[in-house]
Amino acid sequence: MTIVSDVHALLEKLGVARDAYTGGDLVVRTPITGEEIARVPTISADAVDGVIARAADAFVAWRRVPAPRRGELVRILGNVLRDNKEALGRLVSFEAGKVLSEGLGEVQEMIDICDFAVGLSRQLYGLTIQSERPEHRLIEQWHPAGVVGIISAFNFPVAVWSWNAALALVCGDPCIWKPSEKTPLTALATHALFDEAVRQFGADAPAGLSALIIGDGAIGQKLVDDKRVPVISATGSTRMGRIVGERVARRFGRSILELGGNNASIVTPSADLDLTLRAVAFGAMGTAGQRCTTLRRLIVHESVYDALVGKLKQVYANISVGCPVSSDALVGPLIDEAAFTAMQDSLKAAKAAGGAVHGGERVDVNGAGSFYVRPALVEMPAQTGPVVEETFAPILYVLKYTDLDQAIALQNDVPQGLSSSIFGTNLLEVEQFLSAAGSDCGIANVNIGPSGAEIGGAFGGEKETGGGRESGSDAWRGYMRRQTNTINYGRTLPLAQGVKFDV
Ligand code: UN1
Repeated sequence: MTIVSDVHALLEKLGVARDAYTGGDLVVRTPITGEEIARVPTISADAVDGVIARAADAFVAWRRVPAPRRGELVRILGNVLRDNKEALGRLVSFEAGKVLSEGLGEVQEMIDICDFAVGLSRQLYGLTIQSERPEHRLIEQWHPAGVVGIISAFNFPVAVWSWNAALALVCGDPCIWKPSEKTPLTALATHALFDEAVRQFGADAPAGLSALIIGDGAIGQKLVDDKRVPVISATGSTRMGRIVGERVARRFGRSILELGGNNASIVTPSADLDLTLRAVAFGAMGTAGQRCTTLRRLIVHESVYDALVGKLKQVYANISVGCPVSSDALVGPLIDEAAFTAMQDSLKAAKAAGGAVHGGERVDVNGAGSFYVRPALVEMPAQTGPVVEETFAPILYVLKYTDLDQAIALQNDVPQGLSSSIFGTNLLEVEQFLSAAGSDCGIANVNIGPSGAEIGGAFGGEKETGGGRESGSDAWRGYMRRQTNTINYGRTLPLAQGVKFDV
């Protein structure tokens, strides 16, 4: 395989200048083989100041461009992404190790959010509210918030940027993007496509409307601490989110946090087990268990436990693990050695807590520099030890339950609150799961797994997942500031609450 030349050809095709990926100080490796594929120049923490200053200037111009015209830029971006879906999708596979259909799916997610944002650009609705005073009117309107900082993770190296940037741009906000240091190439390519969209759009787009800063945590910290960046959207670990959230709060900025998940599915006695089996397989093993929405805990009713878990063991033993670009394997590599070590540590801890581990061993696909594993199915006697933590690897813990109240309590009894699902055809059980006394997560699905959300819904979760919402529904409000206006169109001055103040 000639990964380096393939990657460089893709970067060139996507419009990335050669000196942006050669001769720099950040070594980029593909998880497919572990080999070096690029060296990317990074930005110094001092230089971030100038980037923020340019974005702040861009804001002054961009907020005055009518929102539907701002939407036009995002419409063009969506089209540029359509034209380059294959190349960018392949690059995602090379850099993040996703199987090709998932690499392409990620770019489709970008296209979808662009379409969604274009529609929004003619909406961004406010309210009219009845006033208690005669000849008065109350309204609520939404204005651009300002520069948005976007911090993204390796596992969705480009889609997460687009959820944030597409909305921020139509809302009137410039963006500064700090991608994961593990995936700078897809960020460079995405940004080159953005630059192409700007070229087609014309002069209304100010310089500095979107910036990419590649480097370590120190540059992220500059962004996080800067008052000129009123909104920080961060996707990644709870550890990172806690630092970001606290620092942003200290300066009264707004953070949109999308952090760890420890997502469960409950399989009830009335579940269609064939459908459940397929959903569990994708949810737990897709993306090699490296989605924040990955299914990590399966809570199965005792009456269907043996039937389902017996079949699952077969699926786990036979799932194809292999090269994500040169085979049709469904499970590609882990991102790096640290991910492999974390997985093995969790499996050891699970065994120590009485778990029966099936799978989880390393599979030699492309030599010693890459880390492929057989996904692990772990039958646990109780929800203890590593089960309550998020290990970013394909480990599915299986627990048995007797009654639904107990299953829901188990599902909720972890620090994270991103996604969840129930399998069953009994309406009463399904509705209980969706009720106020049911799942405590930001996402609760029925007869599908917890992952693979469409962009139309608000995406995010509660508790240590951080509480933020990105993507669809009214998540756009996170990128705008709300203003309440009281307008007196009469010639008297009645005060609210009947207060008298006659001078
Ligand atoms: C993530 O893993 O950070 O719902 C995002 C999903 C995808 C997004 C995952 N649409 O699984």
